[in-house]
Amino acid sequence: MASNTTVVDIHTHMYPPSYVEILQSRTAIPLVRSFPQAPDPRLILLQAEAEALDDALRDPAAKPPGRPLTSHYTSLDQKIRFMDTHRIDVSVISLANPWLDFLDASQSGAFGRSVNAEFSDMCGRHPGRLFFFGTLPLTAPLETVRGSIGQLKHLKYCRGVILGTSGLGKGLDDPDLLPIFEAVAAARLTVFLHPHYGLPNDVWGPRAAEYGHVLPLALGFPMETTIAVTRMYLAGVFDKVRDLRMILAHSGGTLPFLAGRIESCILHDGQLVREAKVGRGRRTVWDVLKEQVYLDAVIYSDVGLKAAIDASGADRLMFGTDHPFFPPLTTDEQGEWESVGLNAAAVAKAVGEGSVEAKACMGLNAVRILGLREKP
Ligand code: 5CU
Repeated sequence: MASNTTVVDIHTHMYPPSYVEILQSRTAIPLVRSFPQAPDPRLILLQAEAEALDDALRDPAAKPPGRPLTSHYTSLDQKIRFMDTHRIDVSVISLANPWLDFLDASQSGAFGRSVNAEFSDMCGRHPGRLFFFGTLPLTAPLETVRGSIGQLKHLKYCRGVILGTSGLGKGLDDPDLLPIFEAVAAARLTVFLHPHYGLPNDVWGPRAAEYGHVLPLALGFPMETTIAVTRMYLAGVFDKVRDLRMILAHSGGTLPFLAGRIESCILHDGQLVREAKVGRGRRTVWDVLKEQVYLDAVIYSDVGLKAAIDASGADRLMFGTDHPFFPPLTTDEQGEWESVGLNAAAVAKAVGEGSVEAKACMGLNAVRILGLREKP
């Protein structure tokens, strides 16, 4: 990556040891489990991995499910080493999926507080190099969630909250989420919207197990994000909470590519027209993409990236790596990761290596949008 440019990675995750302990205590997905057929414990996160988990529990010769839980997921030293290897100046770290979504209300509030404090401490050990997106205990009562937003607002390295698409269990168009969006926006915290749930397993067909993780990750994740944001748009969430700012993972899923079709379907929908939901002064999906949405650049190709830039603007795009996911499989994990190089090369190809736009996408946008130069 270019060495004369400030590089900021806004899409980079960790599972601190306290979170891994919870995963190790579980028997249902998400969980961490060791298998005789694998050297590292396995991190099993996705419902799409359920069949592989069952197979491995039944048959010790079966392929181990999930992914190896290496120190890249859990170690702060490893995160810094990864940043140094890839010449990343600043990282905005976040808890990886599925966050606190699976914890019951009696656990999520207290654990949320402690994991947010843990992220804050990690940033404090590398001032100026690390910031973080906090995590909300969405299974807890509203007052606990509000308390958590209050905590995050005062943590000096916190720049937002990472959020999945399930919200309180009914998705992000749920009216009961509005007070939370309002509180997040009032605290000037940016939402980093990230997928986890994908699409129902039967969409992938009876041969899904032959295709590894490709279908749920390459297609399920982006469609999930696209559906979540479209539902928010249709429910008027962006109009109701005008100060809400959202970074969409994976360059918005397929939203930049499909925004025109979504718009056309809205304009031609008899029900919406009859109910006067389509009329003068309506802010279109395009408007929301340019006014309230930011996109990461985790799309691995200039083709997708150009759609993201056309939709939201090169001034709203921010580089990311998705570390520790997508490690190299055939080369040393301590070396350069192809997945990181692909995202950096996509930026250079889309806007021109060394251009003003490239510098903006690689880091300066994140510095401006997330206030990373402000004295911590
Ligand atoms: O490989 C995966 O499953 C994932 C995941 O779960 N979350 C993520 O951010 N990237 C890849």
